[in-house]
Amino acid sequence: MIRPGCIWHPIPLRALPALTDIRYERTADGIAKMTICRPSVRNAFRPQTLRELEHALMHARDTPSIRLVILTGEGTLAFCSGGDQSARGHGGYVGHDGIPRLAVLDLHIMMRRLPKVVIAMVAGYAVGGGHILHLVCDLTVAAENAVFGQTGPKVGSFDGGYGSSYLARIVGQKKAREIWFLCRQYSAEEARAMGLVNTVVPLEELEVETVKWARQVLEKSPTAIACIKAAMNADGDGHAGLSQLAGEATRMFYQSEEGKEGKKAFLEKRKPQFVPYVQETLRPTPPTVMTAGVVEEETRRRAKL
Ligand code: 2NE
Repeated sequence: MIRPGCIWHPIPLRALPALTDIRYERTADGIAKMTICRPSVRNAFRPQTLRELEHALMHARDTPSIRLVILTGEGTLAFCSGGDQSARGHGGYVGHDGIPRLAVLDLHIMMRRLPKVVIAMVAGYAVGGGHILHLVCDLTVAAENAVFGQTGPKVGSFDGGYGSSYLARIVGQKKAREIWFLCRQYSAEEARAMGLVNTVVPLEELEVETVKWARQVLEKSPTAIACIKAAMNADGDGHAGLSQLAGEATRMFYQSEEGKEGKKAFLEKRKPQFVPYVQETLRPTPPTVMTAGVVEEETRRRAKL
């Protein structure tokens, strides 16, 4: 049994009449929890699951009082076992609209772009596309019974996106190749040693510990957290990542008097007055002043060349 970490209240999603595949809840202090509820298939996701997760993520993004998201799976046997193989069609996973898609790849991007921390709370299997879901989360708290690994090449699939290059950034190229080429399963402790998991706790304590981590994040500056997440992602997300980071800068600039003057002047059909806002910009630190000893040593070194 997993001990409850706090009191959860259901969140209705206006865009969807009823949730069938996930549960979406929150605490009074700003933690949202998204639970994949398909335990009979080890919480495998189908297009409907991803649609519901996308709506929940959009809601979390647009609700200022939600400050952090926990992603998890129902029960103790699995976090998520990846794409539901029974929903796999000719060129992807097929939902109600009959169109084959790999919508989980879009979900990864949404999770990366969410300017709030996402914590994976993992009990049991996090394999295949379920492993990549936890990988894309900002932090992972794992129960002692958690099992990690890629299964794609066993079932004729792979994730060449975050599941490959980002995995390799975390565990290194050799290990990432081992994970994909051999499709082995790794214990929670092995995953922690590889840097895939932040902490491992007894199963009963999984939610209590995850909420503890979440509340430590909640104590911090939300803007600093949003910017540092965007900055860390910018490294791997190219222009899209820089755009996310720049978006945070623009959001803050819009809130300044200088930013507001531009808009106001345009609407009042006058020239903007930016002079009062000229201020010192960031400057590089001046080069270190060489001490006499350093200069002598450097002179001798150059003389030997
Ligand atoms: C997860 C794992 C290791 C669990 O094993 P075990 O022994 O605990 O359970 P069992 O009996 O295998 O599974 C219980 C039930 O869940 C279904 C099984 O078919 C079984 O059904 P029944 O026999 O009771 O009717 N089930 C489990 N995982 C499922 C899945 N992914 N889709 C549909 N049904 C599933 C073991 O079950 C396992 O290895 N599962 C398969 C993991 C897997 O290969 N996932 C897909 C990888 S590809 C992917 O996710 C992907 C991608 O690579 C790229 C883009 C998008 C997705």
